Amino acid sequence: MMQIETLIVGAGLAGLRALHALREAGIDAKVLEASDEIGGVWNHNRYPGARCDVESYDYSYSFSKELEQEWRWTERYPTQPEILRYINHVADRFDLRRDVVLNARVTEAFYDEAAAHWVVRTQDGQTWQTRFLMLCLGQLSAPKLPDYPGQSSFEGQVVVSAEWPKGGVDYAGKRVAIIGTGSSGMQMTPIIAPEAAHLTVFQRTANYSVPAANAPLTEEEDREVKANYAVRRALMRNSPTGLGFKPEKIATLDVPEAEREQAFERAYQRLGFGFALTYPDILLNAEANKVASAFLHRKIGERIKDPKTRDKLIPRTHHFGTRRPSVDSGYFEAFNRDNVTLADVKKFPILEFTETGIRTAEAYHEFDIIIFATGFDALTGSLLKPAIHGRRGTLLKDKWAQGPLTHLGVATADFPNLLIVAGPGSPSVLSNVMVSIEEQVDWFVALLAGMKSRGEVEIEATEQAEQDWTAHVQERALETLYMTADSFYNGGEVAGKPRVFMPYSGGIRSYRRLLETCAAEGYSGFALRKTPAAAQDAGVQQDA
Ligand code: N01
Repeated sequence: MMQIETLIVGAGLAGLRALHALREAGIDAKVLEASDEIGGVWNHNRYPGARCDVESYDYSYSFSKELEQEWRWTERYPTQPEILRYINHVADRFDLRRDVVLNARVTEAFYDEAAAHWVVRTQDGQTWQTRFLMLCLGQLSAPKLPDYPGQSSFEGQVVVSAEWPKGGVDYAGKRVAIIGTGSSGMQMTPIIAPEAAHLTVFQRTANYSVPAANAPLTEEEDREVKANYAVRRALMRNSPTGLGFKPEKIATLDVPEAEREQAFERAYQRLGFGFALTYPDILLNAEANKVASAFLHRKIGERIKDPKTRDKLIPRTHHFGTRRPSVDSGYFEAFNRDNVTLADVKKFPILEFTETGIRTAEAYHEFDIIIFATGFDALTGSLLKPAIHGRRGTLLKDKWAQGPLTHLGVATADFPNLLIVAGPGSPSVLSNVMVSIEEQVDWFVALLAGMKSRGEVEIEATEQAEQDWTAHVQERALETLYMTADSFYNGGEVAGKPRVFMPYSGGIRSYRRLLETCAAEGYSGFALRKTPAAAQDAGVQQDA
């Protein structure tokens, strides 16, 4: 059995950041990574057009001024290969690989209550013993696939966007289907369309999208950002979503119409995802949202020539932003091509897959390649894949059967020393996740360093604290429009998944303050122990 002070699971952006920070604090750590390569989702999502919709400079680590200065991003929004190169550069630059174990998929973990440590097993038979188990498993990393009649009978090539083959997919001259119109489907559509013989996009819910305004980064821009990086980082940390900008402090409907249109236009042309922050109440007030949505309906409509296709592509079934909008480069225009068809599967559902294609209630389509861009079992999917057993053998999956329960999104009662990064109960998918990761990791490192110096061996969220926090997460969500739509934020789009709002919608800045207050209060809502609770319980029984 191998032993280590802290075991991190997942060598993506979060796991590698945690490894580096723990090492700097003198805490031994190793990372177990299921894949044969580091990079997490940026290793797996190699589909054509995969790109981050947060700006390069902001979707990067802030812990090293040297790293900030030496890395040269080439485009405003970084592509998947560039992000993966960056991650590999960081791993080499800080000598991280020697503590990363590849091809090590964690399947089970058991908490040994008497000894206050975790025993962790991997698929290939390794056993690890660790005091702290830190889960850096990603929020959107467990792919979710449909299960249509005859799905496995299709004899052509089947590809999943989030498990894209490293060697690529040869779709040139082929009849291609894309199922799903979230960010992944929307990003790959305009890249695949010009090369495929024919592309059919299967849409269940029309999705909002704002154009990416992507461009190469000039030397001048690079110099300017690097000269003022500290200011930029401070703005990000203090903005609601970690994107570096704040809404104007005025309600949408209090702004004269002409002025509002100009503000929307400016945001639309430049801010991408940040369009939602043009005014502070767009995600809070249905009437304000209606105005922003109407602007986008118009803009999307202008990009599509055929009236029938236009009508299907304009999202009218949910408030803008209540489901994750996309930032695209030519998605809607792709439907102006003769070789691209939109199949509306809300109106004409998919009935079955056959050996050669897909039958819907409207038509039969033959394909060479079917691509599933059907999203993820968000936030909890990756955390519940391994069988994690806490105190008294409690299984995390059972404990969270009605939805995730956490204190501050970082820990859950009955699972001492289990630390969760960017998971449910934290800003996570509602933020620039880089900022979220760095804030949480640094908080964890200070916690573990403090515990070490005080001789504490166990930290556990209290049940009261996690009940209060989970209720607070729901209350904050109910102040917004988020619960008016089924989405991967609330699990409503997955049959059988409890419909509860999972990320914390109170913003990255207030979340950071809550973490800081918790630490300043001696980790309020947590029990910190010098002797494991189980040993204390045994002692009490003996005394009695
Ligand atoms: O997944 P999604 P995604 N039949 O869940 C449809 C991040 N990301 O991989 O809306 C037919 O958004 C589903 O339909 P519906 C980013 O946070 C970031 O695209 O449920 N269709 C929907 O259209 C993003 O938001 C980047 O009705 C089915 C689609 O599949 C998140 O990952 C790039 C179906 C799933 O959309 C997820 O994006 C890519 C079925 N049975 C991803 N089941 C960046 O730029 C599902 N769908 C950083």
